[in-house]
Amino acid sequence: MDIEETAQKIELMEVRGAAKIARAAAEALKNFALGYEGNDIKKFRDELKQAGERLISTRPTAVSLRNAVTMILKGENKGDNLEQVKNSIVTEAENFIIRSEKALEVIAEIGSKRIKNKDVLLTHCNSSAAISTIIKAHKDGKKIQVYATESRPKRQGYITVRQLVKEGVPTTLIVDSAVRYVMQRVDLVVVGCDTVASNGAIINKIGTSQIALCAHEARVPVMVCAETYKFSHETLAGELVEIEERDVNEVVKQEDFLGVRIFNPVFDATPPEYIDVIVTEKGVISPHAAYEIIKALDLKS
Ligand code: RI2
Repeated sequence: MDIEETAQKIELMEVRGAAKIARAAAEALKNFALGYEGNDIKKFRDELKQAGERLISTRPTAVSLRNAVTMILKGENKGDNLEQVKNSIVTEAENFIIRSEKALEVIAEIGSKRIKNKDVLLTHCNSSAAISTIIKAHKDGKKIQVYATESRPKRQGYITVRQLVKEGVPTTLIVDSAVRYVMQRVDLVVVGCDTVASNGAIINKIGTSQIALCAHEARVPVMVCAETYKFSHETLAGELVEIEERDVNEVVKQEDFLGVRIFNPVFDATPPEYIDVIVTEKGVISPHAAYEIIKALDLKS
């Protein structure tokens, strides 16, 4: 897929999930470099920059997307001529995709060790990092059960329950508002995330902070599964994570509710106090160690 097609699919959420949109952006940048027919290196760099900006503009909250583009665009300085620079972009894009896929495996390996036999889990939305972790625990022979929220308005929870049931994990679908009622049966909340801020707050699908609050009240630990490229360097410099607001028709058809204001924020921030651990491919960390991760990684754009 080219840049524009990829950007539109991400905007429409035909391609979705923080890791998947980052990999799709990587693939699009690789295709851009491979298909570039001009011979002016400056023009290539300018167009590459525009391509990166177009991809980043599609979904403002998930820093995975910005970080992927930033890492790949560093390739534009590796090489003296156009061919070398194009090859560097292709290599950086391929490296990012491999890194992302490998991180998922490692997170599943590490995170699943924190899931005990007979645990009852609760997950929200549809996170490949959280689901891989849950499936790994199941494959390791642990007899687990999962409650999965519907995740309004887009109902990504339907994807989750189908994936888990396909793998043989006993799974129960609940509406989002049933979380507090169900929490008394839950041993561990497992969620993914779109962005980790430098203070250890995590930004994930709307409703995550309510779930974490209920878990905190019920003394149920919350485990967040997040690749390190979801840590935000920008937050270190004081920037706030923009919370994406999507079309209100995702909630209800506006024409059926004439005169009613509808609000559709699709992410929220969960403070570090409500998170027990963040499982990254570098290991299990306290949310308060987010600063160290951001400092250790060169994610500056
Ligand atoms: P992985 C999703 O965003 C959800 O918020 C999910 O928890 C998060 O990305 C992380 O997903 P959306 O695209 O990267 O559904 O773990 O808005 O797959």
